Amino acid sequence: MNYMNYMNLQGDLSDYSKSEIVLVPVPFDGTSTWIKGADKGPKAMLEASEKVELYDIETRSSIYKKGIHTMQPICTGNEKSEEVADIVQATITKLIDDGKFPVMMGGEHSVSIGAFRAMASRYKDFSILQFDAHTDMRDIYFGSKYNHGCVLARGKEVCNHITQVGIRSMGEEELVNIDQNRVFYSFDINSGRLGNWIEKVIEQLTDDVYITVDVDAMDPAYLPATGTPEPEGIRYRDILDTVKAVAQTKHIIGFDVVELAPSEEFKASDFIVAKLIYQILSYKYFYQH
Ligand SMILES: [Mn+2]
Repeated sequence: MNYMNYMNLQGDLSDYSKSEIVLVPVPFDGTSTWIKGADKGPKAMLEASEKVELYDIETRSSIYKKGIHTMQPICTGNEKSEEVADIVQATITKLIDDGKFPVMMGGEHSVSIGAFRAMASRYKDFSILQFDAHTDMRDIYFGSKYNHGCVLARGKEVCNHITQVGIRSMGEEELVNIDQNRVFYSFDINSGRLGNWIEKVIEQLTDDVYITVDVDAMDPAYLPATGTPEPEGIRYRDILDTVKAVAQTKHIIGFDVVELAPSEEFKASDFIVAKLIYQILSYKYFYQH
């Protein structure tokens, strides 16, 4: 299966050796528990990206000039989630060692496990900033430690600073694994009772920050095409403003966007994710370099 290049960039603008940014499609949906289709996510993001403008209004920049290489899918989708974790870890580690900025396109959330491990192998004291409706802190779910409901429990094994934003659903057994001071519930954000919550998020993060965006963090009114939608989500702008603050004060070492389950009825969701990737990249490169 041949995937098109992000934004349909061609020539030097998408050549591996000349690109600072590398997109990694991981079309895997082995463990989703409700609406299937996250394995179709990367292809849908890439197809929608052709319609994203190359000029970013907010930063007045054209980050595509840094070069964005799009890899072909790194898995077939038939692997076990443990195997996908190994493939992702090896791929992301190589990208870091090649001096590239890795951006992973999922896939369901379990694909992030390999990225967390890769980051842990190269950055001593990194943080994970998670946008998600769900805490994903179950130690084991449906018999697997690599289920999408266990991603951040695996993250916790390799990272000491996890901050969770947009949360509004969890199991009682997850309470032992979460730190309430580091969970920013969506209903608290939306009610305004947290005040300047983004400042509080920034205070918790170390210098090197890996960002994992489960797109179900957003309200399903914005983004319905996802495997486990939940009411009372945060806004697209909440994610952007948080990432902007991170880009202004920290070093973003990579990010992923997961759990888009494309649907013909909700094409806007594909575009929102395609554009989110570009806006995060624009913030990173405009504010840090
Ligand atoms: Mn998740």
